Amino acid sequence: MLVRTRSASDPQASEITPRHLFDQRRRLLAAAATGLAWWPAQRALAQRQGGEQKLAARPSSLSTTETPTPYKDVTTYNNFYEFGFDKDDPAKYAHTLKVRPWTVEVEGEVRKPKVFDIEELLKLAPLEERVYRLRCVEGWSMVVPWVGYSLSELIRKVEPTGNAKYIEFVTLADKAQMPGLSSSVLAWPYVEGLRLDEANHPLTLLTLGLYGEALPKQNGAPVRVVVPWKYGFKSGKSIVRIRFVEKQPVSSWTRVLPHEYGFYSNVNPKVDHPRWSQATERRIGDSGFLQRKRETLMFNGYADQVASLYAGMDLRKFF
Ligand SMILES: Nc1nc2c(c(=O)[nH]1)N[C@H]1C(S)=C(S)[C@@H](COP(=O)(O)O)O[C@H]1N2
Ligand SMILES: [Mo]
Repeated sequence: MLVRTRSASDPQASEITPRHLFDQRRRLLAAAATGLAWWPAQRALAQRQGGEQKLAARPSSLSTTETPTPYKDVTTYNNFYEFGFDKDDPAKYAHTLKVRPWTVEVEGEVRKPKVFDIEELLKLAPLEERVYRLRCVEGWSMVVPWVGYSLSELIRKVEPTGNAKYIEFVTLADKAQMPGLSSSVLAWPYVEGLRLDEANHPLTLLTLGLYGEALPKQNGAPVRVVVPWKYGFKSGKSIVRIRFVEKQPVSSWTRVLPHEYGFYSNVNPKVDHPRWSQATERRIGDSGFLQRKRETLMFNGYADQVASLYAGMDLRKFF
């Protein structure tokens, strides 16, 4: 992946911020942490910028209590290579994506293959708000209030056969809508995969929205997956096909750089990427003294829930 690092000579924001501003900011952050200060402001912002379909979602006990990253950052600092490589490219160019009509074809090793219309997916199960950490392999992270339901709800409906060991997720690949496809940096369509038990884990989210509204195009409208204990690239966007298969799928990143991006790609501070460390991360939206790097947590902080999926596996080998 294309990674830009800040030069060692750049001053940290904390070194150049006057003390009183620093303290004031700390009080604001403390207020925000209660969940009262940020929420109405973020909703107002979401309504102004999106004006999209509102999605009513019930809160979930699977949510983190960490303060969500501002809506503006979540929707302008993106990776969606189909629309360019720079972080602000998707917000600029994804408007050409047509999200209606939209169908998702579910096929392969299932007893009940089915083409789901997006409107049907919106009603398949009660929508929940899942506030999750998202940690990109590039070394930054966010906290996003996603809207969706466990992917297992969909999996149940199509009845996987005994041969279904893995699931493959395929993103739309249409040159007319996606200018990035003219670059050969990745194998298109963008493909990602999970083991069936990972896909069935309650944390794995079939995601239809964020901040209480339908997904903005730059975030993978109209439907994507979010797998919070894995690096961000495992969370494929704008999905048109879900295939149940017997053999481990080859994802797009593994296809182009197999020694750098493995199938599992679990967040693991102890296993570095061949070209850079994975021990720390920068939280988007942090400023002042908080801009200092945070320690990356095993399985992105979801170890209690997911470590058992990998019991007995050598996580250096199965990176
Ligand atoms: N189809 C597709 N899905 C994708 C990507 C992409 O380039 N194309 N980028 C991935 C990466 S690297 C990350 S970090 C997340 C970013 O999701 P966000 O922009 O909603 O934060 O999307 C993932 N899903
Ligand atoms: Mo990423």
